[in-house]
Amino acid sequence: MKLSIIIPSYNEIENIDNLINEISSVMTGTDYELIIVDDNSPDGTWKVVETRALQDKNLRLIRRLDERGLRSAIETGIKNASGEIVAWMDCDFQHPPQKLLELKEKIEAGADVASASRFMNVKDGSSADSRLTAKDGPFIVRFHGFLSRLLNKTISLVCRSKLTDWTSGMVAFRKSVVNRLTFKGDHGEYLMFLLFQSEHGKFSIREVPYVLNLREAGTSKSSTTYGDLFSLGLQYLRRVARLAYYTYVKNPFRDGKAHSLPSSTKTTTDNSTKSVAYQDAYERNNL
Ligand SMILES: Nc1nc2c(ncn2[C@@H]2O[C@H](COP(=O)(O)OP(=O)(O)O)[C@@H](O)[C@H]2O)c(=O)[nH]1
Ligand SMILES: [Mg+2]
Repeated sequence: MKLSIIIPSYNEIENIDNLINEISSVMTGTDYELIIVDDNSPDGTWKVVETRALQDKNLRLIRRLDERGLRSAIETGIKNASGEIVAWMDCDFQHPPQKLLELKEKIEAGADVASASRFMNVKDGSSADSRLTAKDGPFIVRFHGFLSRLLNKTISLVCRSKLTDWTSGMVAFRKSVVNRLTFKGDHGEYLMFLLFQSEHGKFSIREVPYVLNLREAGTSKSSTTYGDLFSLGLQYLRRVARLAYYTYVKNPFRDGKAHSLPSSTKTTTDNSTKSVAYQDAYERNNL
């Protein structure tokens, strides 16, 4: 199946060249396209992509002149994707490009959604992310890691879900499935909502563990100060309250009510497939 990789970028001049190199080498021999959606970065990230796209038939630039934002950039990428699978990740090497192949394999094996998780348990009983938090990154990064872990545990409890990571930002969807979901919110919160809809719409979801790396170069657009973390946290909590409302009061997505599935998808998303998917995610511990 063809894979469309979508990378939203804003002021990533120090990362973009290396990222394109790395993805091209990981994807050698695979049917794929790489779509960079850049919001006219003042540092000229888009120029680098434009030049390289002249030589690379798998690389496409979408340069947006009048729109900004991570979530809408991803939506733009999806609308323009030609693959049956769409995946997205950050530009800054926090997400390991090699994981793209694993996400693709999970979907080819029958999953509708393959999500990279920092918090899934791995063989030695720790979770992938605790390896990062144990490292001596700046305190604010470790604190951010701690808050993310707490937030994700809370979401799983509130939603009575076995998923472990709702905000990772690296995920792949069957395109026919993601086209049926609603995008709401920005940064990590849109993904919580997509995964929630997928789970309640009875799409099969598999998680793949990964270790979140420190940003290789450039600066974060979401959280560089404690003030950023605080406002991001409030934003996320509002989204969690909304998910709690859907779970306990009124759920527009239960049993796929809000989605009319094509029959080919229905056969792969019944309950038995779903429980096998979870078993795979939680018991095989395949880091
Ligand atoms: N196109 C586009 N990409 C963005 C925007 N904001 C962030 N990004 C990209 O989204 C990804 C995640 O952003 P990042 O700053 O690393 O957020 P963090 O990981 O939460 O610190 C990176 O690839 C950014 O370049 C935006 O407004 N437009
Ligand atoms: Mg990042």
